[in-house]
Amino acid sequence: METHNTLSAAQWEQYQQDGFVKLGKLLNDHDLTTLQTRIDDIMLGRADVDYDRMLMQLDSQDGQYQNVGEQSKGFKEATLSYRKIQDLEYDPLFLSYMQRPIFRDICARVYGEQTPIAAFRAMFMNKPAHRGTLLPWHQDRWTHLDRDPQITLWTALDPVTIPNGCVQVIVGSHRFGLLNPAHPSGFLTEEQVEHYAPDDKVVYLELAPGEVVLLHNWLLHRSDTNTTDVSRRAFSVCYMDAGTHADNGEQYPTVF
Ligand SMILES: O=C(O)CCC(=O)C(=O)O
Repeated sequence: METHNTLSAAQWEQYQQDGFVKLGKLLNDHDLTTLQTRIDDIMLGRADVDYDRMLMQLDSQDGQYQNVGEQSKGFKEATLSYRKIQDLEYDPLFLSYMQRPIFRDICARVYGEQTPIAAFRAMFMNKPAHRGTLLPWHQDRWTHLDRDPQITLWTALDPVTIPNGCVQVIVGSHRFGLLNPAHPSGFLTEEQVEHYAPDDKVVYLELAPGEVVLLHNWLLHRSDTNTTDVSRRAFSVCYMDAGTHADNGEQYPTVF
């Protein structure tokens, strides 16, 4: 059962200062199991969902970002080795979770009480056991949108640890502004990585299953491969102003 529907003043302040804040365990064991089972069923091709609407990408074989599977709509094969599945707002279980009052409260603080909210992406991000793909340092920012989505709510569906590929961040880096605005997805250059993300500044976001972290989209982050027997499943939702336009004509469903 969700224990609270709003951020405390201290949590909000910490988010503004650091660019992220852990919100604690928002999924109880029953709801966690429901989402875990659902995503596995989707991967194995046995869920009652419209697969043609879902972007599904297989993981790389070798952990290299340039070798991830094609990012395209539709089912690829029955395997738990998907890296990414988007468009989960079309699944009623994931949508219902995304619509929880605490997420509405956060969106209202960020975008304003009256602003309708859409999901830029409602995404499963997976690091399958003994696999996973290294995702380099970046800010979540996309040049094909006419304004920048500001927040992501990232929910652990497994124990998320350093060895299974937790998200790594540079505390306070959202305040650096946009570092590489020309890159279509906010990736840093090698020189920028050396300067802005030295190893001694890295903070690891280890989380218990069902725990949630609120992330500012400009917070520098990356994630590594998974060297363990335990998968690292996560559900990541980027909420944005529903008035946002994409220059490729993509439409984004309203969440609130
Ligand atoms: O879940 C992760 O490993 C991070 C995902 C991420 O940074 C992204 O998709 O932009």
